[in-house]
Amino acid sequence: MSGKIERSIEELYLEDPERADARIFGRKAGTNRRGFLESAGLAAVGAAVGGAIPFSQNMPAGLIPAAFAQDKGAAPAPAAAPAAPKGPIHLDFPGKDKGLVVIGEKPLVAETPEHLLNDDTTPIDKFYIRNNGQIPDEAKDPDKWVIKIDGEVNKPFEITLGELKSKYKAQTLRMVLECGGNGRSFFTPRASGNQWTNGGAGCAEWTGVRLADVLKAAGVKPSGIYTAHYAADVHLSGDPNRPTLSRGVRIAKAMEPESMIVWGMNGKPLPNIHGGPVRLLIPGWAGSASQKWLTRISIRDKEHDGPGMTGTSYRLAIKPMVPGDKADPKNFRILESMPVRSIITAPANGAKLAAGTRDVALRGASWAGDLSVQRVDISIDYGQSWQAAKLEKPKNKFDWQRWTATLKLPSDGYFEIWSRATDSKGKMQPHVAPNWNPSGYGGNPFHRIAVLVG
Ligand SMILES: Nc1nc2c(c(=O)[nH]1)N[C@H]1C(S)=C(S)[C@@H](COP(=O)(O)O)O[C@H]1N2
Ligand SMILES: [Mo]
Repeated sequence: MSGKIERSIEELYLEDPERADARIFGRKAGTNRRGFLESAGLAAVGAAVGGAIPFSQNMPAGLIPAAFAQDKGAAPAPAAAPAAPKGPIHLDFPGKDKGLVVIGEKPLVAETPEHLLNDDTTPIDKFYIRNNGQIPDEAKDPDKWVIKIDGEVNKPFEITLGELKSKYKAQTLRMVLECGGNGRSFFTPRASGNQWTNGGAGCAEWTGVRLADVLKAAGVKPSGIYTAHYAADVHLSGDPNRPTLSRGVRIAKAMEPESMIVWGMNGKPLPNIHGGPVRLLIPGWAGSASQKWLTRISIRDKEHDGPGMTGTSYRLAIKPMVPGDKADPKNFRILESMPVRSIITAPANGAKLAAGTRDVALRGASWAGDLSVQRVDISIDYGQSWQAAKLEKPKNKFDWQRWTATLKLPSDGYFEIWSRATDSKGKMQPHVAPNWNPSGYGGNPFHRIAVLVG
């Protein structure tokens, strides 16, 4: 490496990882290949992360050290709008943990840092928030809330929440709810939308009735192939005639025994901010299908086309596209099941451990949309070698799977711990967000945390 580094490595990595990388690793003359992490580069990164890097020889070029990516989402701000790196904005909302991070203010969107997802059941105060429109006022008389079932059914009807509770058999299941955009911040170039890291997900105990039982009571006609969900939240513009979000699912998904109309969360009445008094819970699929403040389900004879169903919203590229290119709408399909993901929930990213610490107890969670998780592996040497974690069974289908592992560290220093889950069909989390698409769905790279020993 020649010359001295003109800005802090940290700043350079956040703004322009490629240039930082070239400065640190050098470039082999006449090629595009990285050189070696030379002593000056190593010293600079070591100084910036706060310790020696025992596995530095395996550090991949282009990698923003997890210590720098911390608290900010991995994606650097686009070159056109160089924002000074600022810390996270913490949520200040009644009944919510102040550790949640606001990633959108209008509408209100807040994610849960991975280390706050360490509970087997995500407490309500730590559960992420995603709104597309205005938050409605709390219902005064929840049991009088009316839901209408209509469209391609033999007997359309209206039912109050009170009747729903008394006429149908209730069930409680622990299931993951995950925003379709979870992981969006990991895309390069930056994808548009709320810059979720991994915290647009939580796993709660949901109480309600099977959506299938209610639809069967209405008698879905053979022509009824898709649902359309409607709600009481007003569009951000304030126009009462403009729906905020109205998504739907294939009828087969609606009929699964775990697809529910719910009024209870962790044994409490469903809070207003989570769609109370009553919402849908369509587990495994993009969270947007789980309509909050549910007022109507209409059965359709074609794919639904409400806000959130068209263009590139909640859609993935069928044929891989050039990252950053303009999208061809014909090349997109609806995002249904969410991809496999794992998170390390303890220790927290950036943890400082006492000098001499050699055993680290890790805890995490993993889930895979409609599928289950087959295995979780951990690496402390930038992916050179992997160790299997102990994976627990889900309580019921769509529950997340907790995992634990004990790591042996060879020395003091700066380490990155990586976790990688594999789903029941053998698909693994990739190294970087795959299959770039303009609205950033399906971003499920390894989770990485930084720990400093000594
Ligand atoms: N009525 C309504 N339902 C909605 C939304 C919304 O904006 N309005 N957002 C959806 C999205 S995108 C997600 S990820 C989940 C978030 O649920 P939560 O806020 O309870 O975590 O609700 C879904 N249901
Ligand atoms: Mo979402």
